[in-house]
Amino acid sequence: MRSRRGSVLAIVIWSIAICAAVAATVQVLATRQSVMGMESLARVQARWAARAGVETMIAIMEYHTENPDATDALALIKDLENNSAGELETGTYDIRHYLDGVEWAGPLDEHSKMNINLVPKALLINMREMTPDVADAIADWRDADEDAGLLGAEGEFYRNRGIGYMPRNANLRSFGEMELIAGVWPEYARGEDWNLNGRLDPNENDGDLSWPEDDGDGKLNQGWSGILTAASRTAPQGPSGLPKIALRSATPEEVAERCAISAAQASSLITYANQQNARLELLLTRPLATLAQGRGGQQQNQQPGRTGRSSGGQTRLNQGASADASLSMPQIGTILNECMIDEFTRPAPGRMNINTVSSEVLTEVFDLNPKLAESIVSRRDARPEGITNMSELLEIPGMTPQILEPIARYLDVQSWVFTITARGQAKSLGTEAEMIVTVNRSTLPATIQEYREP
Ligand SMILES: [Ca+2]
Ligand SMILES: [Ca+2]
Ligand SMILES: [Ca+2]
Ligand SMILES: [Ca+2]
Repeated sequence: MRSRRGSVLAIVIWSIAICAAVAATVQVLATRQSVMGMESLARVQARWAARAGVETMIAIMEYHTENPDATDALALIKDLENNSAGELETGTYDIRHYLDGVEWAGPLDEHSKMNINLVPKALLINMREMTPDVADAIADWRDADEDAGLLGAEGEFYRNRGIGYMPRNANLRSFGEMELIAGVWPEYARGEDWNLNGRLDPNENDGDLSWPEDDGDGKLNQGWSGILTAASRTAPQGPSGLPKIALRSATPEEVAERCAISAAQASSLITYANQQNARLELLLTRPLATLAQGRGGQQQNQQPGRTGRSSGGQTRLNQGASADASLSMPQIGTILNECMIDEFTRPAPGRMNINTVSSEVLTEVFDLNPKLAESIVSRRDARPEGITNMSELLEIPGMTPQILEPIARYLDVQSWVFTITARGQAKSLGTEAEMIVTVNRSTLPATIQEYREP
């Protein structure tokens, strides 16, 4: 009896021990699962917080497309900046970007960079670390033909080296595509911004502790990605919000009304626009009457300095022509804002916005005198409404129509495409999520050009 009772006791004790072990295991598993549940909940909260930031930015952009203010070139930029951080019940978001080595609140204006599909080889070569062979290879990648430049690379080059792709022979679709081009090293293209999110991430600021290599100086060196973009686009409308007037098919009356010029001036302008290779920026240095007569030629360039402005912002470019045909610089600025030569068919690579353009572009790509570049940046930053008319640039000491004319073809006073790098954070566990969204606000509703979640 005693030994039977003893073995029953042993069985009971064993059973209890096994039950306890099972219960403990279940508890550990349950805890682990609940932690995992909390973590994935926090990830979802962080992601939706980032998304809330993106949606806020898009709503602001659409509002400004619908309600344009031609007298304030910075209205949209300021509005985006002021709403770049926000709080939700379960998380917060924060939108920032880097430009010229400085961190800014709000989305990146893609029009602060030169469009890689617009920049000619002669300017591309000005960039640091750029060599003639790489500039030629970029030009060959972009141009439609298969004739390699002097040091360039067309299909044959890529085929002979067993590279599994060929040049696009058309516009680049993203900045990242640059790295497919012969001779373009990621180190030059990305600098320290290895994930190309326009933000300084911890691994990009810890020296050699982790990939990539960086100098750990607390500043983001963006390489070419800080100067070039493939995202900026043209839009059909001017700062007034109205569709730009296509001069080749316009009537003098509508041109005169929109640009506040005389009917005679409008007729001359239309006559000029109907010439082959007409470029509105030439109005900055050449009299309208001369251009309209098809004598736009080179005669002005041979006499630099003789076409300077007289006081009061008025030009007396064309002493010989009738007074009615001479345009003031503000009028020329309005024409550049509200008119174009041909009908708008589809978005093309965008110009840079003089209100946000990176000073690296001004000094490096345009090769402007650093003092003049500095004056442009400080002058525009000092104006609460920014630069709304290209003629305002001529008020800057050292800026002349002769300096402005060749660069004006790459410049504008408005922006359409922005990249929102939104970082969301969950309040519960501090989990972070990032979203990089490139938005074109020229249409309503705005369109997403690119979407990434690194
Ligand atoms: Ca080609
Ligand atoms: Ca980064
Ligand atoms: Ca590093
Ligand atoms: Ca650095």
